[in-house]
Parts: sequence; C-alpha cells; structure tokens
Amino acid sequence: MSSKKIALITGVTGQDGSYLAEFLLEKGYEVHGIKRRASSFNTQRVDHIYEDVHVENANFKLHYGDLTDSSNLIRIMREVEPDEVYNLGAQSHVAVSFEAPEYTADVDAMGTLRLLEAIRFLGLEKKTKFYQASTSELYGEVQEIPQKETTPFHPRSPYAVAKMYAYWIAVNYRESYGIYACNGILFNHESPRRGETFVTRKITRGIANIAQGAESCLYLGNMDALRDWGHAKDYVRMQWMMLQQEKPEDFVIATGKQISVREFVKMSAQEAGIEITFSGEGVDEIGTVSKITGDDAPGVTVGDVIVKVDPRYFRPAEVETLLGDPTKAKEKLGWVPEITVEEMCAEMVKHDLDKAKQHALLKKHGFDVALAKE
Ligand code: NDP
Ligand code: GDR
Repeated sequence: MSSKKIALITGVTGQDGSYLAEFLLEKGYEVHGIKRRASSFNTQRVDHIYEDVHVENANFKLHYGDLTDSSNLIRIMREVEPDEVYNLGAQSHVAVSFEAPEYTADVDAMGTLRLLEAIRFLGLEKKTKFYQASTSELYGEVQEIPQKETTPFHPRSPYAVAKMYAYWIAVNYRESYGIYACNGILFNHESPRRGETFVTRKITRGIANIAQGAESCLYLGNMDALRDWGHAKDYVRMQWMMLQQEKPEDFVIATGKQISVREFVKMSAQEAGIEITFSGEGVDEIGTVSKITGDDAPGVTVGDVIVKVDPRYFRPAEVETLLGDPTKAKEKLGWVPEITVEEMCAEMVKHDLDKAKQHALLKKHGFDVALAKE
C-alpha cells in the first residue's frame, strides 16, 4: 500500500486545476484528474505533467468523466478513494451562464451535490476531505465593502446562483454528515493559463496581437467594472492549505486591492510599449494610441483607435465592484498573496506577446494560421 496522499481534481484541465495538479505533485501526492471527452485534445494545460499510462506507478492519472454523470463520478471515486477532492470543474463563464443557465446549474450546482453524494454513498465521509470552488460572484450586488466571510450574498447571474447552491450544499453536508467540506470564496484570479474569453486574458491577448499587427481593435463591454485580481498560483496554494486544517472552515481569498477593466487595459498596453488615452463615454468610449515606447509594437501608430466598446459584451445583470478582505486567511492560515496584479499582468502580456510574435513569424514565412476569436 502506498503512503502517498491521493487527490482527485475535477476541472483538472482548467486554469486552477493545472496549477493545483502541479502543486500537489510537487508535494508528493498521487493526483487523479477528471477530463471531459472532447472532439479534440483538451489537455494543453496539463500536457507538461502528463505521465504515460504505460509507466508503472504514475503519479498523475486522468479519468474520463463529467459532473453531469453521477454513476461515472461514483465509479471514479470508488476506484480512486481520494483523501482530498478538489471540485474545480464548472461552466465557469458568467456571461455564458445567461446563455446556458440550465446546463450551468446542472454542472455547477448539481455536480457538487453528485460528488458529495458519491462520498456519502461510498462511506467515505470520514476519509475524504472536500474543497468547493466558491466565488466572489456570490456577493454580486455587494452589501458591504470590502466583502468578507460574513458578508451576505446577492448573486447576479445563473452562474452565481448555481454556485450559491453549491456553497450551501457543501456547508450542509459538513453539518449533516460530518464531511470535512470547505468553501474557498475566491475572488478573480488570472495567469497566462486563463481562458481566452475572460476579460484579463482577452485584454493581454488582444493587446499583444494588436501590437504585432495581427488584429486592429479590442472590443470590450463594461470597462468601469472593478475587480480584485490575484494570481492563480497564489490561490491554488490556499486551496490546499484549507484542507490541511483540523476543522473545516470557509475562507475568502483575495488581494484586498481592486482596479477597473480600463486600468487593466492601460497596464497591459504599457507592458507592450503602448500608451493609451481614453476619451468619450459609455458605448462611445474609445482608447487611442498616444505614445509608443520600445520595440514590441510595430503594428500600431500614434492616433490609432485600438479599444472600442461593444454592447454585446454587456451582461443582463452586472457585478460592478468586488473587493475582498482576506484577513481571516492571513490570521488563521498565514496566507498572503505573493504576486501583485502588476507582476501578473506583465507575465500575461509577455506570454501573449511571445505567442503573437510566433504568429507574425509564421505569417512572414507564408504560414498564415487563423487566430481564434470570441
Ligand atoms: P476554467 O474555466 O479554466 O476550468 C473549468 C474546468 O471545469 C475545466 O477543466 C473544464 O473542462 C471543467 N468542466 C467544465 N464543465 C465540466 C463538466 N460538465 N464536467 C466536468 N468538468 C467540467 O476555470 P478556473 O480554473 O478559472 O476556475 C476553477 C473553478 O474555480 C471553477 O469552478 C470556477 O467557477 C471557480 N472560480 C474561479 C475563479 C477565477 O477567477 N478563476 C474565481 C472563483 C471561483 P474543459 O477544459 O474540458 O472545458
Ligand atoms: P467574472 O470575470 O465575470 O468576474 O468571473 P470576467 O473576466 O469574465 O469579467 C470581469 C469583468 O469584466 C467585464 N468585462 C468583460 N468581461 C468579459 N469576459 N469580456 C469582455 O469583453 C468584457 N468587458 C468588460 C465583465 O462585465 C465583468 O464585470 C470570473 C470567472 O472566473 C468566474 O468563474 C469566477 O467565479 C469569478 O471571476 C470570480
């Protein structure tokens, strides 16, 4: 019998899942992840830690599965008998949840229930600890600034409402059956592995492509939205820390600082050597190149309009401001974020500039690869 701790991660192919898998492997865990069947490979974020299934005693194993499929989850849970389950799998895009509310509820709310029921059904209540990926979106229409563990919830999207069910069912299974279940109420966290349609990555990728001449304009929705942005690497460390306590508790994970979408655009552009001046209001607001510094932006000229507002990215109900108070995490767990939003932005822009330069090089040599767009 191996003495290694065993972790099961749903959503292992996502941003957080990939960083968490790396983190747990470094800690000596045997890591199992659930991946969805797709018509093309969807494991890019974990390919670098993939271990050949033919190698004996591999520490990283992937299982086909889906949070909408109870029998599949029970089977995986029975096979793996994990010490720790990290439920990161979700339809995680707030805007998409307005388009697909029923599916979002099935995956994000019912999926959580299915996993907790699998633990109960297999009699793993005393063995298996459960981490639930809760979210600052629960606060929605904020009732208090900054938001902490005791701030009342007011969700503003089908995503947030589904996550509210997941939050409370985790609390309920802790209270009813003694399962070690915790909610990490995580504020926005980003990285070069962030999905391309979330706003920070859309911005760093868009700016990089514009700088390199592969695109001409970045279209955004609400640029006044304020978010408390941290780095995913800092946040997955905290997910693990939460499961190493004596008693299960819920924690807010945030940086305690917020900036607007517009400020994130300016910061990203500066990293690419472009200064942007914003003018106009509402749907008429535009961002114009006012200065070029450095050599990373051969694709733009002073006076170019490179940012515009497109109302299609407005949401039926918006969350205007989120700012977290991570005091409890600091005092009880000694957790503090190590990467600032400026450092994170610089890392994301550099990553996306490298990709844009590769694309430009391919194009120069006659290989024109299409860029995926939202
Ligand atoms: P991503 O969108 O990057 O990853 C989501 C993961 O869930 C992917 O692996 C995806 O698979 C998987 N998934 C989607 N639908 C299903 C399904 N039906 N069954 C099984 N797996 C599924 O999200 P993040 O990594 O950014 O976030 C991780 C979790 O944390 C999510 O639950 C999110 O809601 C929550 N969260 C995220 C925050 C953030 O700022 N990043 C903040 C607060 C909470 P595939 O790769 O095939 O699409
Ligand atoms: P969010 O992240 O909804 O906070 O959910 P997102 O990056 O999608 O939006 C942040 C803010 O930016 C505004 N915005 C735009 N957003 C997108 N995606 N595209 C745009 O063009 C655009 N223009 C402006 C949005 O309106 C919003 O106010 C993320 C997800 O990771 C959730 O899973 C997680 O729970 C929360 O963070 C915390």
